[in-house]
Amino acid sequence: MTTPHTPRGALIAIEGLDRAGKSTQCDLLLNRLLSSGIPAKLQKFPDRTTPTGTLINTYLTSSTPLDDQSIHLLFSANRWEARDSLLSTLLSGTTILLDRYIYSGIVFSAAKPPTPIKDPKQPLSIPWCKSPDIGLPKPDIIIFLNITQEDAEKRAGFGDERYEKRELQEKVRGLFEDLRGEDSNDKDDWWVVNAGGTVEEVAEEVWKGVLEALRRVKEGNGEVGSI
Ligand code: Z5A
Ligand code: MG
Repeated sequence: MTTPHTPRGALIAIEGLDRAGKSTQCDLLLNRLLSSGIPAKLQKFPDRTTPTGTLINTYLTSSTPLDDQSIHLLFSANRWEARDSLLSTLLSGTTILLDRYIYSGIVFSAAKPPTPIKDPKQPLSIPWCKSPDIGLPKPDIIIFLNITQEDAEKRAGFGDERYEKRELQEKVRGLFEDLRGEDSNDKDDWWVVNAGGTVEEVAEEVWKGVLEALRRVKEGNGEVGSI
C-alpha cells in the first residue's frame, strides 16, 4: 500500500520597513488563503510570547542597555525555538506566513552604530549577522513591502519603540537593498511590492507573490530548503 502524498506547505516571509503594513497584510492573507481552502498559519517574529520573546519585548520597549551581539543572538534563538514546529507544519501541508524573519534580524543589527568601547570598532557585518540563522528553513519567497520613510511616518504607532528612529530606518532601508542585491542566485527569492497604496491595492500585489510561492512549491521536490 502506498502512503498518500501530502504536498508540503509554502513558506512565505513578509518583510519590509517599519509600518509598511506587514502585519495588516499577513492577517488579510491568512484569511484569503483559508477561504481559498489552503491550510495556512501565521508566525510572527519576534514571537514575544515565548521566554526569549519576553526578553526581546523588554529590550524593544525600554532603553535598557544590552550588548548588540547578545540581543542579535536572542532574536535568532527566538527563531530557532520555532524551527521544529515550522518544519512539521510545512510538511503536514500547511502554508506558513512569516511576519518578519531572518532578514529583519540581519538588517536591524547591522544598522546599529558601533559602540565606542567595542573591539573591533565596526558595525556588525551582514555575514556575521546572518551566521546564527544558517540552517533555519528557507522561505520559498520573501515578499518585501517597500514604502518611503515619509509615508511610513504618517502611519499610526511610528516612533513607539527603540528602533523607530529616522536615521536607523534609513540605514535599514539601504541594508535591505544590499541584501536583495547581494547574491544573484537568490534574487528570485525577493518579490518587491509598492506598499504605499491602499490596503486593498497592496493586498492584490502581495497575493501575486503568494501564487508564485505556491507554484514554486508545486513544481519543487517536496523538500524545505535551508538558509
Ligand atoms: N527586529 C530585530 O531587530 N531583529 C529581528 O530578528 C526581528 C525584528 C525579527 C519589532 O518588530 C522590532 O524588532 C522591529 C524590528 C526588530 N523594529 N523596528 N523598527 P515588530 O514586527 O514587532 O514591529 P511592529 O510593532 O509589528 O511594527 P511593524 O512591523 O513595523 O509594522 P507593520 O506590521 O509593518 O505595519 P502594520 O502594523 O500592519 O501597520 C501599521 C499602521 O499602518 C497601522 O495603523 C495600519 O492600520 C496602517 N496601515 C497598514 N497598511 C496601510 C496602508 N496600505 N495604507 C494606510 N495605512 C496602512
Ligand atoms: Mg508588524
